[in-house]
Amino acid sequence: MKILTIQDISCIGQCSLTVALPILSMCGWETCILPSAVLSTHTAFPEFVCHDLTETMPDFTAHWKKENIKFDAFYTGYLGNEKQIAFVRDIFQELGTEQALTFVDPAMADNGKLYPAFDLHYAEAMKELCFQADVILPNLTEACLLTDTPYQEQYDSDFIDSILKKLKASGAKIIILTGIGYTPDTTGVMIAEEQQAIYYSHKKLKKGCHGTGDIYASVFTGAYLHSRNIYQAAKLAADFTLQCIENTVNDPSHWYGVNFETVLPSLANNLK
Ligand code: PXL
Repeated sequence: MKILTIQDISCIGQCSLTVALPILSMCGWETCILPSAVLSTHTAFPEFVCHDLTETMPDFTAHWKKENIKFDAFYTGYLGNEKQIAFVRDIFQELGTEQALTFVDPAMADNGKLYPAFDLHYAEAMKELCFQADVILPNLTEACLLTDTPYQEQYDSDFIDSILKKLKASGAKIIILTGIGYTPDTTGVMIAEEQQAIYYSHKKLKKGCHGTGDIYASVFTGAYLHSRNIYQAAKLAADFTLQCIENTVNDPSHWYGVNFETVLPSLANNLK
């Protein structure tokens, strides 16, 4: 199984490719990468330097086409701009094996706000990519943007059901909606497919950590490709993400990411 993951390299920050690559490798998959940009740090730092790779990406894929390289799965995260989103849609068409699966983490917003580099045009373009993917993994802010729904900090299960309905009506297939909690001490994921939706919840730690969406999506992708069972993969990813946060909360200086590295061996064990 050869996976191509397309997202940025944040040199410091424990997110995107520096998380996806070790996790997918730990899951046992040959992991190929197409960096969308190289940043000094992720964009939650007060300043960052970003070298965009929009013009480089087609040169790399042209070479792969010459070599007749095909991928069994694609997993996309943080992308640089609308042009890259359109290019990723071409990559799905042209570089996949016949049965290739596509996993899209819209990675553009959190806590009711778009990340600094993005605007509503980007969110609009992301809809096209999400509604053609086999699996999408939005958080609630991203799901609101994908459905033109005003973000609500407080919500109930009717609100979440209405979002899932809108996503499905737009063409979403498997939806893993992350960070959904109905009580102050719990959080969880809604796992929705065709007519049914299942909710998996677990305890919520006081501190939210940056980069957990990338950890979640990487583990889900790696695990789903093993079991082909969405619920199992969603639960494994949730439990692993929680373990990573537990491994980080006692280190207040570590605000920019989660210490997932020392938890990786337990991921390999749980996959067995
Ligand atoms: O974790 C998502 C992410 C990925 N890459 C970059 C980011 C962020 C979130 O802020 O800034 C560059």
